[in-house]
Amino acid sequence: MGKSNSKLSPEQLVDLQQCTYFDKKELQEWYKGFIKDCPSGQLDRNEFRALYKQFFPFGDPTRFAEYVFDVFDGDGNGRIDFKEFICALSITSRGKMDEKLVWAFQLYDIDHDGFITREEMQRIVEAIYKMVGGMVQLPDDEDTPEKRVNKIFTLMDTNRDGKLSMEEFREGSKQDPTIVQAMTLYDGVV
Ligand SMILES: [Ca+2]
Ligand SMILES: [Ca+2]
Ligand SMILES: [Ca+2]
Repeated sequence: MGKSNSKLSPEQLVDLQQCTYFDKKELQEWYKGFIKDCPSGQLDRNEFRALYKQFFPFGDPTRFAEYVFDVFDGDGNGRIDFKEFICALSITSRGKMDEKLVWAFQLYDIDHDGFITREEMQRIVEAIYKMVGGMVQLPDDEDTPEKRVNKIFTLMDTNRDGKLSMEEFREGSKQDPTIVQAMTLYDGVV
């Protein structure tokens, strides 16, 4: 357990400044908030889900939170520490387009084999639709997860092998930036 310190040490700050786009003051603020919500200094799956629930009270973010958790939890130990949290946040909120793309790709590539299959994309898109519920008005050609996935694959799967490589994902996202935006839903939220 240990007592929770609500301030980052100078060494921690230097370390975090190197791997994020936040300055010292912002890092301390985020840390304060993180420790307040999570006195143990590590978020587990349940706490992470609860956090998402606050932001999407009208939808069901449970499944999406699960997928996002896996991307945040860089070392895969089942908990998100502050460094993992703030690094992910830095990418999704201030990262360069290419960093966001890599991040989004990791989210969609559920089994981490380097390709996004149709089924993987379907699972993520369904989770997103469940989360936003009726809050977002969707155009006719993407008002179901199936339609949205078909649209994305028509656009991105240029060699028609039924899965997306990082290269295809990158090229396609240039034409349809809303795909990456959907990932960074976090933007307005945090
Ligand atoms: Ca971890
Ligand atoms: Ca995959
Ligand atoms: Ca392909």
